[in-house]
Amino acid sequence: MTASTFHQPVDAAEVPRFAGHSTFMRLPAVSDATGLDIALVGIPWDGGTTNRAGARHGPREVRNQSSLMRRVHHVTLTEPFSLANIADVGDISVNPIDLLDGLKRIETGMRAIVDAGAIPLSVGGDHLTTLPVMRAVAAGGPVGMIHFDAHSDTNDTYFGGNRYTHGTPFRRAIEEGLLDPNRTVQIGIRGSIYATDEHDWARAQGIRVIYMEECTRRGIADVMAEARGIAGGPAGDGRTYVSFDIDCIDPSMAPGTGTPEIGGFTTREAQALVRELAGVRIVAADVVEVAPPFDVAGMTALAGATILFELLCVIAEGVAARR
Ligand SMILES: [Mn+2]
Repeated sequence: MTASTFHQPVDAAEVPRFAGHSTFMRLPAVSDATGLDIALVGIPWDGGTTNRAGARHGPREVRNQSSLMRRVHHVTLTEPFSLANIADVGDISVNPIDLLDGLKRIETGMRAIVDAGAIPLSVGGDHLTTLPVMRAVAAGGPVGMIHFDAHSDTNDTYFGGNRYTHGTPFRRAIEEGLLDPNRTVQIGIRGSIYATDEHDWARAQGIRVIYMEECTRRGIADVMAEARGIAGGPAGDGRTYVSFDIDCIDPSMAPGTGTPEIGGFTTREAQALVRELAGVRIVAADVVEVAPPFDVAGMTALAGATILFELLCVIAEGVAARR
């Protein structure tokens, strides 16, 4: 497959944005990831949500808002659809009433994408969906992670010993050997915590936890330079998972999410964060926790769709550089 045969989005100058099939970036919907460099995939599942449910509706609404994206990044001039073959492979077939079966289905669906040789760029769903994605992606060895979030998501159990919630995915991922804590950095962490030692376990494993206040003090470029160094590891090119929880953005700009925390990034800062991922060896990425039932005028889904486009540009540049 060559650049001239890569899938292309519907041109909004030809067909208006509100018309036609609703797919990620207005790309063709395909049945599987064969021949793709990057697979856009929905994971409409929020079975791990502890408070405000609704992220199961995220993929459909992010698809809708992604119709506002165009072909070229206005700063980097990246043309993702010329650099890589990208399409919408649809949604993972999930089970909304059985948590463990839901996790299994997500892992199976993601494994098919990974086995086809495509980089999965997924849209959740709550943050527990990242765990089964990592189970598929980390089959070849543990990944590092650059994680944007208000929360560390490394708690142990909820509600009488339940180990699988959207507050626990990264503790499970480390226990299962999927995630290398020494190559993991969490950015934008804030909000009240359950106990004074809530983040001690993560730090003891080796995770670098960067609170929002430190981001504000140091600035985005400095923080992201550190993040790239951590995720890259000793060789500098470590396989890295990028996880973007929409609640890292302030709820004044992204209210449609399960666990909002004030004092967060602006959407403009969030774009700058993702642009600073250039050069990172990204093997999978996600945008999670967009919950349309709590959204206002689609603004959170639009933020999610725009971050998805920013991620797509960075990942496509990486695909082209390694081709
Ligand atoms: Mn999270």
